[in-house]
Parts: sequence; structure tokens; C-alpha cells
Amino acid sequence: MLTRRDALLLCAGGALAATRPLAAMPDRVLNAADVHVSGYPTVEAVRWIGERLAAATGGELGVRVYHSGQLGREHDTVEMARFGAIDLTRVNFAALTNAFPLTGVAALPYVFDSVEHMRRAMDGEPGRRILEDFARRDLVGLAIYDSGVRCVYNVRRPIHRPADLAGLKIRVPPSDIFIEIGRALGANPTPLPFGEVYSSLQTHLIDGAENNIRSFHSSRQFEVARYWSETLHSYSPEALLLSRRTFDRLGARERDLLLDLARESVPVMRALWDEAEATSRRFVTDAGVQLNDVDLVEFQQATAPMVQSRLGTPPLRRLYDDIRGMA
Ligand code: GTR
Repeated sequence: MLTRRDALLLCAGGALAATRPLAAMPDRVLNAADVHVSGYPTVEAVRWIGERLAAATGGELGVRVYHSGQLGREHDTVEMARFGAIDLTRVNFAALTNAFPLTGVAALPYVFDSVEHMRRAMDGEPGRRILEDFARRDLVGLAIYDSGVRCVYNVRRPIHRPADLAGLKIRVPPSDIFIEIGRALGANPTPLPFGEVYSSLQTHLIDGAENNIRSFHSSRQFEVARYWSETLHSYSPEALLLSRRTFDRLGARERDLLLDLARESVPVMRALWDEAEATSRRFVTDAGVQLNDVDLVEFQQATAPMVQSRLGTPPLRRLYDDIRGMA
């Protein structure tokens, strides 16, 4: 946890770019990482928590969000939170599938039928099980946020079926499951951190990538990749994680406040998300990106064997069956 003095020292040293004026800072600050830009719904949801926390503690405890990947790649921020070097991190399940296999189930292709299905499952028992599992590795799972639906986009051509992806280098997050997903979709998957995707598209290191439409817009990748194909292959959600060390250092009332505010931030985030997603869809369409539907049955069939291969243990199979049972 950063004290006001630490924060001043850090900023004076220029080690971290400030995101809010120091004068408005509470006495103690929880620092939070996010790879997304300011204004992205995950960033704003964590700021919302911070503002409510500061108000409820009379300015004693707040949150400062280091957005745009200022604190590093998602995998690294998870490790930093585990060891108490940062307090909070908001990452996609894609960054968690290797260390927390339950998250991988929610990232699998076509495990959710719709946004409503994903929300129902993540608000319910399956989501609770995933959040509790973070305790195994020094983390407290605070909340699960929306991440829309991931689709494939590229610089070359519209994709209608898996065969159209043959030979295309498609960036995926650095995660075993996502590498397998990329292959199952028919592409040549190339794992890269989020912050490197835009330049890799520009330099033709990759031909395309896959993500939700908000990220496609806010990272400006739509300027380079002009074909967006509605593969709808993964709803891989977002997790807000707290360092166990920080949790242990907080007072009992502060812990309860933080847990409650994190829970209350989920509908706040979703409202921001729904608006942002619609805005981004309009924006990229107006900017000339070509959107097309795909043969979903072919994509479902192509990915079905890898989905089954990922359900090798009883807890994973049970989670999958429970999620499907809520469709
Ligand atoms: C986004 C997600 C980010 C990051 C990114 C990626 O949808 O919100 O946290 O994981 O995808 O593909 O790296």
C-alpha cells in the first residue's frame, strides 16, 4: 500500500506518471494496475471504487489507478500483486488461465451463449467458485467484470469460416488456452502482450488479432486492421484482484468496505460497458472498418475438440457443466 509520502517520492522521481492531482489524494492509497486507457470501463469502475472508499473513510483510504499498462504487462501485475508490490490489478482471465485453471473454463470458445448467460454465471455459483480459487495463491478475488465478446480482425480479408484464417498470424494473449483457441479457429496464433499489438499490426509482424470491439477501438488497432469478423468465440471476463498482503494489513471496516464496493462496482461497470461497446461499434463502422458475419456452426465445430480436451479434471468439467446448465 502506498503512503502519501511514498507516492510523493515516486512521483518526484518520475518513476510513475500520476493520473490524479496529488492534492486530491487520500492519506493512504491502494495502487491499481490496468492495461487499458483512462476512460475504459474497467479503469473507471476501479476509480469509482476508490472515490466511494475515500468518501466512506473520510479521506483516509483511496485508490490510484495506473492505467495504460504503466505498471507493466498483465501477467507481471498479477505476480506483483501476489508479492504485495502493488495492491490491486485488473486483468483479463486470459492472463490467469495458466495459474488458475478454473478461469480457463470461462475463456473457452462458445461456453457462453450470450452476454446475459455470462453475467448470470459470473454473478452466480460458477463466478463465486472462480473468485474463491484466487486465495490459493495470495490473492483475493474482488469482482468479475464484463469483457464483451472476442472476435477476429485482420489487415487482409473478411473471415467467414476457419479455412479463411489459414496462414494468417493472429495475435493472442500469452496463455496456453488462447494459443490453442487461435489454432482451433484455423489461424497461426502468435502470443504477444496487449501493448505490442498495434505496432505489430503496423509492421506486419502479425496479420490480425482477436479481442472485444471496445479494445479494438480504444487501442486504435482499427486504424490498421480493417476487417472485423463476428466469430464471437470467447467472452473471457475480467478479474479485479487484491493482494492478500494488502488485505491483511487493512482494518476490518476497510476490508468490508472494499469487498462491498467491489461487488457494487459490477453493475456500475456493466452500465459503462454497454454504452462503451455500442459507441465503439458505431465508431469503427463510421471509420470504415468492414464488419461481417461468419459461419458460426463451422467455428463451433472447429473448436469443440479443444474445449473437450480442456476439461480433463473433475473440477473443470463440473464448472463447465454448471455454466452450460445456466445457458
Ligand atoms: C482485453 C482485456 C485486457 C487484455 C486484452 C488482451 O479485452 O480487457 O485486459 O487482456 O484484452 O487481449 O491482452
